[in-house]
Amino acid sequence: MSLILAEISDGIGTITLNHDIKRNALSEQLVHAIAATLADFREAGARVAILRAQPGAKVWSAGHDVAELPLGGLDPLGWQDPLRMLIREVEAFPAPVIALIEGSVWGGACELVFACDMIVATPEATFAATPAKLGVPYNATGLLTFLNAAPPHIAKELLFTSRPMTAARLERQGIINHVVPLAEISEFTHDMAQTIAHNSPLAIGVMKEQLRILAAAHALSPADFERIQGLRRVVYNSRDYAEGINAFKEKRKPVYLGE
Ligand code: KGA
Repeated sequence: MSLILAEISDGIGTITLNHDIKRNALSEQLVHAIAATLADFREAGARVAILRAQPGAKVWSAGHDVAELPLGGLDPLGWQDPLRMLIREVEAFPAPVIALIEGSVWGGACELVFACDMIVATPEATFAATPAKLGVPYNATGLLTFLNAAPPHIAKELLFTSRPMTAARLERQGIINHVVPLAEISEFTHDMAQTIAHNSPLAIGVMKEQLRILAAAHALSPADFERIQGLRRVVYNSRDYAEGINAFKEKRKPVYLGE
């Protein structure tokens, strides 16, 4: 069974996550499949891409594949991590990527959705940012995705509580573009994609890249970057990080001691 389904017509590429048995967790394999399809879309001159789950999905994506989060003192979200690669692919894709969301979105998948250029969701969709629930030291560019998508207090509530927020709340905050009933969401998103596909792809591609560069333009000294990495290293070397990952695998609640 394919982990994703892909089709392109009239310049609109659609990727459908198709691994419900693992709740579309963003495993290395799934991420590579998405990246390869985005490369195909790019080659075919797609003017817009839609990223969605199967109609009827209860879970849009369960986020990072927790089984692939390393223990043993390795950075869980280093440069080569599949989630990090996927976010870069979406940001670098030369045409807009629209996230079409039905179901719940968790952890790294929440960042993935926020990294998309536009978000359309059903009223029942929910979004949870879970590093604090798992004890994961999120990385700097990942936190920037949250800060560029959400007002700081909402980003902090998402990240510090790990509780799911509704699409309605995120729409009120300007984080989601449109909340659309389930019966209409595919057509609505397709209409939006068609409008984009009829506009100038060169102008759009260059604006997307400029917006990405401008949004990421934060001067950071080498010392500050090394301080961030040092702070994160304390977390992924901690007893609590191993506890979070092990508790997930053992299907129990973690007990955190702050050490
Ligand atoms: N990674 C790996 N496997 C996962 C997974 C994940 N993120 N989420 C679900 N699975 C597996 C799960 O172990 C089970 O496998 C199968 O998918 C169905 O899940 O059948 P198996 O081999 O036991 P489950 O839990 O039975 O399905 P459900 O009852 O429908 O519940 C769905 C949800 C999404 C609510 C539940 O699976 C869940 O809570 N998943 C974890 C969500 C989460 O916390 N994700 C954050 C991952 O971390 C992350 O992205 C980062 C980097 N972070 O937060 O910092």
